Amino acid sequence: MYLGIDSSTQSLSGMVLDPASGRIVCEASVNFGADLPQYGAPSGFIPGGASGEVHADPLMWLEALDEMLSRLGKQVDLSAIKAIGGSGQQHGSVYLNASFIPRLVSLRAESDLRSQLQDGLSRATSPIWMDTSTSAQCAEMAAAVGGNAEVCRLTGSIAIERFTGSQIRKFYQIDAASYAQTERVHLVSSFICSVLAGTHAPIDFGDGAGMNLMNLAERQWDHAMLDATAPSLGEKLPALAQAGTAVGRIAAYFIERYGFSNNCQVGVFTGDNPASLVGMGATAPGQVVISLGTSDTFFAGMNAAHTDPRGFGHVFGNPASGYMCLVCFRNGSLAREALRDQYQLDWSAFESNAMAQTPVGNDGNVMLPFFGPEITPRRDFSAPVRRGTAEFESGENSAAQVRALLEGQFLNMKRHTDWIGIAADRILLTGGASRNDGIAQVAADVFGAPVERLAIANSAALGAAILAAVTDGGSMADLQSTFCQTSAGSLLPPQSSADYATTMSKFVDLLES
Ligand code: ADP
Ligand code: XUL
Repeated sequence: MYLGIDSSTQSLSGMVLDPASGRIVCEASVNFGADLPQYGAPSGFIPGGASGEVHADPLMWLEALDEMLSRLGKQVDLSAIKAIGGSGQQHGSVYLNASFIPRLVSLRAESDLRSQLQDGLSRATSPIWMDTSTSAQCAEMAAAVGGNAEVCRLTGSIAIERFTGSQIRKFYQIDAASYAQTERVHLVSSFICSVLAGTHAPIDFGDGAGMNLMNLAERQWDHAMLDATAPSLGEKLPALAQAGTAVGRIAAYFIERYGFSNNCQVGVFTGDNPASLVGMGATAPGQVVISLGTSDTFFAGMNAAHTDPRGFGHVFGNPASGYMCLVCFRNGSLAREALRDQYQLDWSAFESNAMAQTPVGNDGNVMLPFFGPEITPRRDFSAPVRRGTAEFESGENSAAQVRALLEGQFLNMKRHTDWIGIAADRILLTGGASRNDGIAQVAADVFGAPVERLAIANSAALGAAILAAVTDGGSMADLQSTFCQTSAGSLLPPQSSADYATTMSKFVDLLES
């Protein structure tokens, strides 16, 4: 059996799979807000950060790891786990001092991870992907290497606030003494992996590309970017490696405390989006995944790296081989929820009512569907912008408002993913909102491609478990054909009336006006 661990924004979960029987054996999840309320992080991060700062407590992740393993151990004999793989929310970083490794190698099974490792941190909190506080550092880094086009050519993305490089630079600028005390900077993924393996684990090419520090073509740290970020940074970063290659055997703490076998291997972890690409069975180019979660993301495998000329999209390493692209939209479920609440609707209005009452194209009424600042495109919206009939522009007719919001979200997504050059013949939909047939139908209509959903909801943890099996010699393609099945009856073809050419040009006019 193989264990996949996903340390994500709101929860840390584990999934055990058995390739021989083709079964998911069990799952366990620890929700930071509900299960660990003592950290004061109801959505997994510390609320109220100043000037766009969003941090989380890495000790909360350690406590969640202990708790998740103890829950899993009640459902399955953990000595049967042959390898562990994993994923983490991307971009977030953990800062460790020189005492971390001595503490890690002398962990006692009678005590917990949190209390034994807490003094090994050189920074009490971890900036995460929702942080937008580093615009100045991004500008400085871009200027140092000759501009954002060069940052993008080197690393696959222009300098981005949530990416780890600018966050490290900010830490160095505001607290140089603690930066100097930092022996290693890890990502969330490589931090959890290090704890399990009892040694500093590498960062993989998927998550590593979300730092603005890795040279995408060479798959090594880029010296110009390191120099533009902070002094001696090269000495403070882990090695880079392919996800799913072996780091080593599991640390004694986990053998003694949870009953893992001393032969259990730990593989190199990756980011949650690259892991999701594996778990959706979409690592081979030709399929695209749209994840409708807190934010919406669009990702797909690519053969060769080419970057977004508009600077919004990203190119990462693909855990299978080659590259993947990712475009992230901040106004995802939160915008759908805002409109739902504003009109006092429920999800069934999105599912069927609004769909039945309005035609494809919404009689020419279009909306820029942003309730707050957006990152794709990067604009400081505070409310949706409407164009159409006087009735529509004044906000009347909730059915037309719902359709306009959904069409606007997918038109914006289609517009900002055109650089990838993939005409998807099938779209795989995942995330909390993907179960909503109305939302799924609008995605199929706007993209002009059938939409399907997978039987297993937690695609990042599934991808992590598949990577665990790959670490033990399994074939990724065989594992994907066993576990990444679409759920029966989930296919929605585009409606015959769907033609969005005119609506797209109206939308683009409004976006650029
Ligand atoms: P994340 O992984 O980012 O925490 P999820 O993929 O779990 O997020 O998605 C959570 C979101 O799914 C919620 O914020 C909610 O808005 C949305 N959601 C849940 N059920 C439905 C539904 N039936 N229709 C539309 N959206 C839904
Ligand atoms: C991707 C991104 C998020 C995080 C959290 O660039 O910032 O999707 O990975 O899930």
